[in-house]
Amino acid sequence: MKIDIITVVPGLLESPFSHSILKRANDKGLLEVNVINLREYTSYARAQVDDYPFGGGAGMVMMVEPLVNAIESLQQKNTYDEIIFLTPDGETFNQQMANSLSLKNNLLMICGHYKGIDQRVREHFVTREISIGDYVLSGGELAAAVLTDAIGRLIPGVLNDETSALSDSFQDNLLAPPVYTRPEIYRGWKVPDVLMSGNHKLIDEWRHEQSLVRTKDRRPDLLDK
Ligand code: 6GU
Repeated sequence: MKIDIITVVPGLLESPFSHSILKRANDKGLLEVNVINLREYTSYARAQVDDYPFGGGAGMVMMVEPLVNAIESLQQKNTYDEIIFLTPDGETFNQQMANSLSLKNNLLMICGHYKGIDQRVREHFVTREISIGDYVLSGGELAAAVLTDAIGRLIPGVLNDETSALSDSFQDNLLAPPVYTRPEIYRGWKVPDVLMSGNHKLIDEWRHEQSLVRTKDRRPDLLDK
């Protein structure tokens, strides 16, 4: 999979994909992330990419021309399955969306800044608008990093047995159960006996029960789904 990300702050996306599982995905040739600096696509003086909103009001709006230049130039080389605009008024991202996006080949993400982007870009180029939750970030970059991480780890071949996505919270609308590792007793705090029993049927039952308890306690809304 290839994920291209258009931004006015490329520095914000320098490191998130160079560590841990996404780095491994890249090393294995399964995920390529390219960060594109929007300022390289503007023909306005001083690399301007934003301007005052028509009709007045606070804040700046990202201009249509640099964005269209960047998108169309990238489209010369790639066919995108989705062009995603990261925006707080988009559809709220969830695990199901991550699952389906992880099966695509090429994604283009556009990070909004200031008061957003000229509506004409949204109407004529963007195919999906996605938010990562009900709070406001200063730009779409961290949201793009969140999507890339959630999607990238699901690409077939990225995770191995130990890191399998099957037992993740949310994968079956249940939160994950508690986990423990060595030592068995620390300051008198003991690991639940069942986990030391070697009985895998009992362990699976215990984990499922704990998942249900946690979900009922913390996210009862998930059980209604
Ligand atoms: Cl995608 N962008 C911004 N600026 N704020 C957000 C968001 C996105 N998702 C939640 N808050």
